[in-house]
Amino acid sequence: MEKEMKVIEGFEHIKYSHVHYPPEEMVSRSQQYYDWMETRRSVRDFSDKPVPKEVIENIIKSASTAPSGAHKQPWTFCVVSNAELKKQIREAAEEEEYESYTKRMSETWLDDLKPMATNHQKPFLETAPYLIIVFKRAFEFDEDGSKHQNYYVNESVGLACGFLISAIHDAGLVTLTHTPSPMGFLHKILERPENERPFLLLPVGYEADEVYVPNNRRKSLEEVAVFYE
Ligand code: IYR
Repeated sequence: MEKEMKVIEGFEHIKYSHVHYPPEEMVSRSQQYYDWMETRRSVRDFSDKPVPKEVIENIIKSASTAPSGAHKQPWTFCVVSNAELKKQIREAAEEEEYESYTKRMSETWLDDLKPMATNHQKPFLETAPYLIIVFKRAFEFDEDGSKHQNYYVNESVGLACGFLISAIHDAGLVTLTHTPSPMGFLHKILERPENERPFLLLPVGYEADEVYVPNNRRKSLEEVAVFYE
């Protein structure tokens, strides 16, 4: 069947309607979704058990459904499963992280990180079957080679990363938002073009056989929300 369409200022618009649920069902679905999301944890110890590539393709397609400034979708997801590249990334990340942990991070920062039990060593960069390195695209090249800025790039790519993390969780896999700093080495190792900047690195896979995560509590609704009624 043909989609219902109308043209607004020369651009096609298609008719849209979303599924609706009775109020009680909405309450129960939203509760179930929250219960499910509440089980997500950042994990630092990975198994090397393989993951079907199709799962990675699907979670990236889900991430790419995120809203973005002027629908420019200013992101590139680089998927690394090649052992040699993972090794190069681990070595470069650990070098930067060593500098950060020993020189660049303040005492307060290091104190704040103590509950996470992190350090400069990042074995997950080699163990996890996949590393997804998300690049933000600051601008695009038009057909004539001139630069065209993207809009709200950090917000857009942050949203896509949120969608990606939810999709990873939903597939029954785990991840970690790793932000080695500075991240320039990822641009170099992955030979990315000049309009791309590294944004976030996410190892993706199964958790190791026995994993412990920090006993963090999440803020309550009252702590994070203000209702104006
Ligand atoms: N990027 C470092 C340090 C680090 C910083 C924050 I803020 C964290 O929440 C966790 C780690 C690292 O990945 O170890």
